[in-house]
Amino acid sequence: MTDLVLALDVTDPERAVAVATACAPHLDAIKVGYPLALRSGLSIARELGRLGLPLAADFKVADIPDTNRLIAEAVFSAGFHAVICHGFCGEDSVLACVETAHDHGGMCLVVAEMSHPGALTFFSAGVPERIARMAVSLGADGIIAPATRPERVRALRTIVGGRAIWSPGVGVQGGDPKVIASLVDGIIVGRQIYQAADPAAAAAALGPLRR
Ligand code: NUP
Repeated sequence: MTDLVLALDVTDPERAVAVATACAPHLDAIKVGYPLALRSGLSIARELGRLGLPLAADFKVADIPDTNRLIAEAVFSAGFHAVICHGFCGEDSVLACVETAHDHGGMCLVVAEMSHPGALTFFSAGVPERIARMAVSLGADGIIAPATRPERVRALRTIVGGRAIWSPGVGVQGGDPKVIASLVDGIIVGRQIYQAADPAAAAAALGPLRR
């Protein structure tokens, strides 16, 4: 089963809810990041929650453990089901997010390697592998790995085994959804869906990849 996760980076909250509502029948989860949450507030989780889909907060949490815990508490109290954190802050910072997620019956995904070209400045030379190993050892539920580099997803899969891999970078960033869908548990797709003339049709068109 490869989930289709909508990256809802639509900055007008009303339009965001409208796009999510139209696309919902074709989705397995919705990911909210800073572009929407900074405009709408975390209360957007309650509105989107009516759609009955899992909601992930992509705040790439990257702070000291105590602050990470406070951020994750806010995320789960608002009604999100998953939080995405960065791994490079180290074990204690990631563990704060993992523990808080699990206290709430939620999930924590750790960014192992990012999808954009500049990511390779620091997400290289074995660093993603180390982050992935740490995520596994801390009991995280999965990692984020780049759809733009399928060979890297394959390498990271050997480390995380059956834990989830969600993969952004499909479509506008150049990743081929057909190639990546067979390697991961969830493809994250934003602009290819929400910038389409008919977002619901664009989401439906990815349906054959949901297995
Ligand atoms: O490495 C990453 N790349 C990435 O694009 C990690 C992410 N979380 N994302 C997010 O995925 C990005 O912030 C956006 O919300 C989504 C991809 O959107 P799009 O390129 O499909 O529009």
